[in-house]
Amino acid sequence: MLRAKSTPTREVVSLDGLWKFAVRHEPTAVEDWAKRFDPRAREAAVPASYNDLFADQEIHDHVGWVTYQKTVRIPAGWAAKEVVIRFDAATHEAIVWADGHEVAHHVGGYTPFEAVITDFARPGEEVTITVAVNNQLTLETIPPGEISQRGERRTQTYRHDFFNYAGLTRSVWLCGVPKTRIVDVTVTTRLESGVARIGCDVRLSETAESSAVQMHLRIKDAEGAVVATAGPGADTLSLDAPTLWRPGCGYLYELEATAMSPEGETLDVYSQPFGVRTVEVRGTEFLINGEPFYFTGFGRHEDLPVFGRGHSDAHMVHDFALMTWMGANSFRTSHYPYAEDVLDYADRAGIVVIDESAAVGLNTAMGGGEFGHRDKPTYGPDYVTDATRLAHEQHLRELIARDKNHPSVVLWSVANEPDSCVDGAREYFEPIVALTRELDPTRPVTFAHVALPGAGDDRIADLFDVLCLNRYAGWYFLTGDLAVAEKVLSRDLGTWAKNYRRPIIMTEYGADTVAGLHTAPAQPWSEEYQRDFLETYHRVFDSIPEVVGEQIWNFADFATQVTTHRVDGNRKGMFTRDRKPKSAVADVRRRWLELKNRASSTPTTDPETTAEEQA
Ligand code: BDP
Repeated sequence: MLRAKSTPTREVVSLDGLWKFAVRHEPTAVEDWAKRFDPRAREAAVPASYNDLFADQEIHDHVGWVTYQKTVRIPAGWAAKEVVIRFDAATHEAIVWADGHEVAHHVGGYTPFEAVITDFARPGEEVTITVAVNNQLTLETIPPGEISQRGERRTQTYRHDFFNYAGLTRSVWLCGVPKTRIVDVTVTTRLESGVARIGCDVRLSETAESSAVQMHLRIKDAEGAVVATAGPGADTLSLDAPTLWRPGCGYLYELEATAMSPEGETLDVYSQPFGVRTVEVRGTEFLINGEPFYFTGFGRHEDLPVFGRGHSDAHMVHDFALMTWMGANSFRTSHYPYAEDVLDYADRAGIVVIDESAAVGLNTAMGGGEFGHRDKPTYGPDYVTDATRLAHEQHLRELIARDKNHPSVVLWSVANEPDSCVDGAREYFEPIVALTRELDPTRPVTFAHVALPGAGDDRIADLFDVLCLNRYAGWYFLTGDLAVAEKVLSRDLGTWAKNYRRPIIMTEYGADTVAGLHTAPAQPWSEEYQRDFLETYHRVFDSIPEVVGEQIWNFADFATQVTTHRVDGNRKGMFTRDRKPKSAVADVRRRWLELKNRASSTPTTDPETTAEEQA
C-alpha cells in the first residue's frame, strides 16, 4: 500500500494530534458509538498507545474496545478529488465510520489500511471520523492470545514478552487523490554487467479511464537529476554505472510514475524511492552487493515512556543516532512490523533491517519470555489452528506489500520463537515459507529460533535460508555460570553450523541488567555481569566462521506484562528505557567499531562481477 504523500496531483492533511477518546464496555452495539460526538470525552494523543497516557489503571489494563473521534474539515479545493483516510496502524482491530457510515474494518495491529470516504466528504465542510479500536488477541489473530473472565473483569493473556500496547499508534492521514490513480508500485532491481535494470510494476485504480492511461516513468538520482526515462508500455529502465545502496551509505533513487490520459492530461503522479543493491545467501555467507556482510546491532522494540508503542520522530532520530554511534549496522524489527517512517529512515541512513512479522508467541512452551511447562500442544485445536495460519498468511501479504520497496530490508523473518520441534510445526511452516517466497522472490527468508530444542530436534530450520538463533545460556539457565555457558553455547552453535551449513545470525542474546547495580565479583542483574555475558558470547561468535551477525537483546529496556521475573519491564537493554547507556555499551562500541574498520579495510568483491556470475 502506497504511503500518504503530497505530489503534484495529491494532497495530504495530517490528522495527528488530539482525538476525543473513550473506553468502551460491551455489550453496547459498536455502531452506536459512531452516531454521536461526545464533546466532553477525554482526549488522547495520536500517534500514541493510549495505555500510559493517563494515570488510570483501568485504561492501562483495559481489554476490549476504545473509540477515537475527530471532526475534520475537508479542504475546499478537493471537489474533484477522491478522499481517502489512511491509518498507518491501529492495534489490533479497527472499525472506521465517516459521519456514522462504516467505511473500513481491518484486523492486524501493525500494517496500514485505508478507506475511501468521498461520499461523506463535502469540500469545505466537516466530517466526523470515529474509529473503534480493539486490543484483544485471540487464537485467530497474529500475534495470538487468549481472553478469559476473572470475576467481573475480562483479562487478556499472551505468551510474548512485551506489553500489549494498543490504540492509534501511528499517524492518520486524510488524502485528496485523483479518481484514476496509481495504487501500487513495485520496484525490483538487478545488476547486469555494470548496468542496473529497474523493473517497475505500476498499478492503477479501476475506473472507466484507467484502461486508456499511458504511464510515463522517470528515475531521478539523489540530487534530483533525471537519469532515465521510459514512455508508455515500458516497464524496465536502465541505469549505467549506478550508485549502489550500501550498508552505511543509503543512496536512494526515486522512480516517478506519471499517469496520463490519451489526450496528454496528467492524471496522477507518484514518486517511489528505491535503492540499487543485491542480497544473496551463498553457502555460509550473507552477501550484500556481493560482499560478505556481518550484522552488528540489536533486537529492538517500539517502546517508549508515555508513547507506549506510538511512533515519535524525535525518538527515532535519537535511537538511530545511538545505534550508529555504537557502530551498529543493523536491527531486527522484533517482534512486529515497525512504523513505515522507521524503514524510510533506515533506507536513508543505510541501516540494514531484518523485517519481522508479528507472529510471536506461537509456542505453548513459552510464556512472557520464560520457558514454562507446555500446558497444551502448540499446533492443534486448542492453540494454533488453521485460522491462526490464515491470519498469519494475511499478515505476511500486508507486510510484504508494505515493505517490498525498502532497500534496507534484506531478510524476512516470518516468526519469532515458534514451536519448531513438535508435530505440526512443519505442516504449519511449509506453506508460510512458500507464500513468503512467492510474494517476494528477491529476499531470503528466516525465523528466529528459540533456545529450547537442540539442533537435532528442530523440524523446520532446513526450510529457511538463514539460521537466526536466540540464546540465553548464562541467563535463563546456567544463571551466573558463564564458564560453563560458554562451552554449552560453543557446542550448540558448532552443531547448528555443522548440521545446516548456512549463515548463522545470533538474533538474541542478553542478560537483564539493572542500571546502577554494581557487584564484585560480577553477579546476574549487575552491569558487570551484562558486560561479562556479552564478552563471553562474542568470544564464541569469533570462533565460529558460520556466525555472520550479532544482534544484542535488547537495544533498550522495555515494558512487559507484569510477572514475578520482571521488575518494571525487561531490563536486557544496553540502554535504559530513557536511553541512558549501561556500562557494557563502551565495550560493545569498541568491538563494533573495530569490526567495522576491519570490514572496510578488507578487499571487496566487485558486486557487478558477482551479479554476472549469478546470471
Ligand atoms: C526471547 C524472546 C523475547 C524476550 C526474550 C527475554 O524472543 O521476546 O523478551 O526472550 O526473555 O525468548 O528477554
